[in-house]
Amino acid sequence: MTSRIEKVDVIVCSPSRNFVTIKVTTSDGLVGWGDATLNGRELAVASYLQDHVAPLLIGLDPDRIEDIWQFLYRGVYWRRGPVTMAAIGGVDLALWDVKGKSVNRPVYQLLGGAVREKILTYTHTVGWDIPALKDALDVNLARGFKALRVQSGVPGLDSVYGVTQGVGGYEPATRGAYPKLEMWDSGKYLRHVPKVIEAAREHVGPDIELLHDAHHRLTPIQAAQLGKSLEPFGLFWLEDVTPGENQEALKLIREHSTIPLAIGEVFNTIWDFKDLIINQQLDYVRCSVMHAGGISHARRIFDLAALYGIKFGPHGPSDISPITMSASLHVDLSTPNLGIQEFMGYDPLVSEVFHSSYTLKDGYLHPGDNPGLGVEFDEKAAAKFPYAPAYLPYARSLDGTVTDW
Ligand code: CS2
Ligand code: MG
Repeated sequence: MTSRIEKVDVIVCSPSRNFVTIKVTTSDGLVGWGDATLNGRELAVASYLQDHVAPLLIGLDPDRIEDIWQFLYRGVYWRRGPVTMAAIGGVDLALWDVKGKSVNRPVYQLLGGAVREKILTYTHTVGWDIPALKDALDVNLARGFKALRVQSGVPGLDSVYGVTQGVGGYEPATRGAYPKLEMWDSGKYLRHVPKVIEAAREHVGPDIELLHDAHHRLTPIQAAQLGKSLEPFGLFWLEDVTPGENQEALKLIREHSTIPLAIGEVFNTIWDFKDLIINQQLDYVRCSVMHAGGISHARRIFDLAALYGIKFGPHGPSDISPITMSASLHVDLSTPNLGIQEFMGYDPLVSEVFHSSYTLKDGYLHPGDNPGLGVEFDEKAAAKFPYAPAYLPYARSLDGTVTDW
């Protein structure tokens, strides 16, 4: 007898930071877990799922993942956007988890099997100043990473997004009901960052990959200047130099620099990437597998990119849960045009709630061979960590104007 979706639960918990988790229970007793976390807008996605999606799923055949995707995307008048696509992506992950469990195979096997043995991974390396950055580079090299994202403080600015002033990592969102204000100055940043990347390259030598993220803060010509100034240091990629909406900007940057460009962690459909891909204005597609509608949709974006020799590097910050991290790894392992996987890592509390089978060894990740996605969610543990409002900071320039994210 065909299995049916019997129950859909949406759980918001906060083991150090907020996560939105979907639980799909089927009539044959299988449980699939999906992640639908959207940093700072968690409750909007939870409501979209709870109020508008969960009731539609009851009674459907969980095996028909593609049909359910089409129903939730094409069958709905209001398409796209981060809230909708995170919700659809979360359902998609839960259904792939169910399917893997129903045939007792890891999801990467259902996607065609492994095309590589292991997944090249980069992690975040931050230092408020260059000596602190060098120490942080040493720590991550000792952990075995072969690729490192490098971010630092900027002289004259009191705080910089994603850079802690003490030791240790950072969490992109700060708890509290109101976003924290940071002051930003692109001129100071542009004058300083080449020195940072040069120092990092000198420190790690030629064989470690270095990456840098500009977090959408620059104008097109500033981004072109940055690309040009960083060219000598052989970056793996320069990420999100300009705001995502103005895709034309990347043409101008390309005219001035051969630096590899990564963009797209705020994009969520193939339509957002289409022109960039076919006009070859980017080198790495950067969406998260969940925010881009789940495995079913993200892999179509990656396949379109492959036609043009463009690779993908899935978003992997702490604000997507280990379920999305694992889903990315199943796609990474089975899709030829992988560039690199981001792995920011998690606060230790996260593993009290999410029990994951993926492994990290010598700078490479592997999803493991558990059936499904390989992440089990502990509802009892989650109940100890209720939702707490938390937001990314926002920035103003030194004269008080709100700046781009
Ligand atoms: C960053 C993220 O990982 C990245 O590349 O840009 O930290 C990003 O700022 C957060 O995911 C925002 O939610
Ligand atoms: Mg980024």
